[in-house]
Amino acid sequence: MDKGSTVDIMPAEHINDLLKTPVLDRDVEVRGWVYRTRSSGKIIFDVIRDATGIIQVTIKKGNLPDTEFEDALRSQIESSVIIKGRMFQDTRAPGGYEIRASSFTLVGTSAPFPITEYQSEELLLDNRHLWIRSREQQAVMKVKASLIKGARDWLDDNGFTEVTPPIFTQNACEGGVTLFKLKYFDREAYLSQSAQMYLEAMIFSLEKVYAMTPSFRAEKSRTTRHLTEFWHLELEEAWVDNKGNMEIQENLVSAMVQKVVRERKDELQLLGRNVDDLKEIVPPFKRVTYAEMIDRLKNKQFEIDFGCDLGAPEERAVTEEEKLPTFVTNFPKECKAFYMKEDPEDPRTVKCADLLAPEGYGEIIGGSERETDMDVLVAKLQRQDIPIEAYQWYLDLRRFGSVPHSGFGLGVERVVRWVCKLEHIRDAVPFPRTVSRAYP
Ligand code: NSS
Repeated sequence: MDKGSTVDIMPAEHINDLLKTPVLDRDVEVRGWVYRTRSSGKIIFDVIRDATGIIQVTIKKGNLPDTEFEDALRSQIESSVIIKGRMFQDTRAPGGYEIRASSFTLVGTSAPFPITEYQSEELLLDNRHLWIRSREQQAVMKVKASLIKGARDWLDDNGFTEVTPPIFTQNACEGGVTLFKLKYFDREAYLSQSAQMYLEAMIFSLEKVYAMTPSFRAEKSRTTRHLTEFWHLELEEAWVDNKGNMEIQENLVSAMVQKVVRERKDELQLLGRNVDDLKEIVPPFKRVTYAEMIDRLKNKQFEIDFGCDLGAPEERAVTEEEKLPTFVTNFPKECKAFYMKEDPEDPRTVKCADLLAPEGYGEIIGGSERETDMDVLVAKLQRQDIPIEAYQWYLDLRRFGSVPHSGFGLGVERVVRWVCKLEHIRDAVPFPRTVSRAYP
């Protein structure tokens, strides 16, 4: 901040409020950052940005003290400023109004901003701490906040208790390959891949639980849908089978999307997402078995047989034309984790469902009914060479009053990517962590 400048900490008006309900009969005050600036000597046209929007400000020599006009002349893009003045209608200005300044306070000068209009993806990632000021990033963060709020509201209204599972763990929930190992004093521990096993323990106390935590996966593959650190919304419920589990998922996802439709129309429009398409995201979602999906893929000339997992290209092919999310149920047990319950009606498969977002976006949720048969569980752990000792506590859940139960994990950034129509998942998180990046 400039030495000697004082900041008026009285609440200023927010730009979007002024544009929605213009105040024309008195001076207004906005504060924010210089988004664009150009001058013709005696008159300066600034566009000012705050957390809510942008507005044009005209600063004319003679309408304010000369020192303030000089400050306005030297203030570069991203300088922080406070402006007072009258609002006038101006059809050429963004939002249809401009402020004619009678006061300009330069709060913090800005060095030349490293981000200009056309920038490489690498430069934007190196300057992520500055790029998050962009209007697109701002919109994505707001949509994400509304999605999370929509989820919490629905979960709270439907009797789920939010719980706080640990992040340090000594179990691999989703296989050893993607574990981040770390030294935990004189032992080894991992960063959590999923809170699932802990949520399973908590249902024996609370029956219906959920958690929002970061999950970590040492994903070496560079794809447009994998992060090494992502936000995971996980839910577990006692006395629920795979069918009931899917009903919870479709109601939850719909509640999240409809919250965004209600609260974030402007942001969706800025991101180029058609709001009407999102209004359609209401239950029931489609349900297709894995075996049916394999047939569909064969018809689309994919070389795939029963037993192969579905990857991004397969998921894209089967969801490209869809408007609604699709559950794919009954995967072969070799493709899926040890804790999924075998389907007695088709023992080659497990009672699970992946939820695939439409328009080619693919998997956003993985869920299943959990195996309750102790012997089956132990045999599966052994078959997958998982050391049983670290899982004794988990097996206790089957020893002490086991009940049928199901749950799932929703990748928050996967949902954001779909809802915001983003090319790459890294834009669904302010500071993305990927195989090639943990800075800034
Ligand atoms: O591996 S999952 O499919 N399933 C689980 O972790 C279960 N243990 C969850 C549970 O039942 N409680 O991951 C769940 C979801 C998946 O559908 C994706 O949407 C997301 O988590 N996911 C990811 N998002 C971003 N980046 C990466 N690497 C990633 N891995 C999973």
